[in-house]
Amino acid sequence: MSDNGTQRYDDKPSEFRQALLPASSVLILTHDYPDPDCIASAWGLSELLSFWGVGHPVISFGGFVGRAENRAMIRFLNIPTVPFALTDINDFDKIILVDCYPGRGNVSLPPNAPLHAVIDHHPSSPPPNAAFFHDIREDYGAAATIVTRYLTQTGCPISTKLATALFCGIKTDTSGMRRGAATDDIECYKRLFDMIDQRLLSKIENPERGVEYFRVIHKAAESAISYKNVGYIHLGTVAAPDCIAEMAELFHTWEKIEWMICTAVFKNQIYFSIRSNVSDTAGTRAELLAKRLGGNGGGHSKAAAGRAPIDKDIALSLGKIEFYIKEIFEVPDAAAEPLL
Ligand SMILES: [Mn+2]
Repeated sequence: MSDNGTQRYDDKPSEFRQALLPASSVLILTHDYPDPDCIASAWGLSELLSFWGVGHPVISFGGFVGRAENRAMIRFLNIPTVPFALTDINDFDKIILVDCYPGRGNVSLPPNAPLHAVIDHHPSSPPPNAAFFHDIREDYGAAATIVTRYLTQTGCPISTKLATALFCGIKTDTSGMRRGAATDDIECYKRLFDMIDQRLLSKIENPERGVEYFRVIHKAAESAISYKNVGYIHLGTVAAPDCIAEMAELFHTWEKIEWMICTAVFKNQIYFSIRSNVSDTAGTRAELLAKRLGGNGGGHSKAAAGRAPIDKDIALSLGKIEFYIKEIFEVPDAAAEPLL
């Protein structure tokens, strides 16, 4: 694999090693309600630390895994994870965040907890005097690409299952190379392709689905409306928040739609996901929408998300959200047209 354009990151694996070692116990924490990119990245880092002699690093996340594909990935690839609620941060001498950044509202690490490393590809600016190691590559489509680089640069063996996980991570975060893929994403994707278990990949991508999945699709189709080129879906109350991104992704393919915003209520908060195929401002618009609603949001150029507290009166909150969506996506006077 050539290192064209990646030289500025060449020293990162050894800096990471210096920041982490020696360690007898390491916690690798992803964002809540994890996706294939963060799970694969965490697993790759865990394998790298084991390769360097750290015994049994622990992969953990707040929330749970909702999407059938992601559950299948963890099950078929035997990825060891521990719910954050069952860990005690005092048991670890080093803590790593992957595919997320402290204080963003989507990671369960308490604000005062120690932190030793952050590996991420979401836009963020660590302070110049940050006490923790950080490798943040905003131009990368997936954190799994960064981790694949760490593994290849350090000579850490990549098993067939780990390759399959990393491939899934890069594929989903770039939506199959359609979204935000950098040269390095494409190179790692191609290299991993020759190392994966195709049969397992197919089982992960075509999992068995419970009735809830079809119920959510039904609800999404029923509630989908458009304001000109802006699609909006409210799913009501959901059992797992990762279906919000899933439906934003699916209904984003609605032929006349350039923006898709999907919202739902989960644990007394309003969650939203945004997809774009026209503009590179999904992240800034997510940040703005969340800010208007008193919450936290952000993300990439074409895929972003956020969450905000909900008013006691849900109808009032939903009214506000629709108002701000129309304002932020520049369709203030458009009338709602239902999909069905
Ligand atoms: Mn990611």
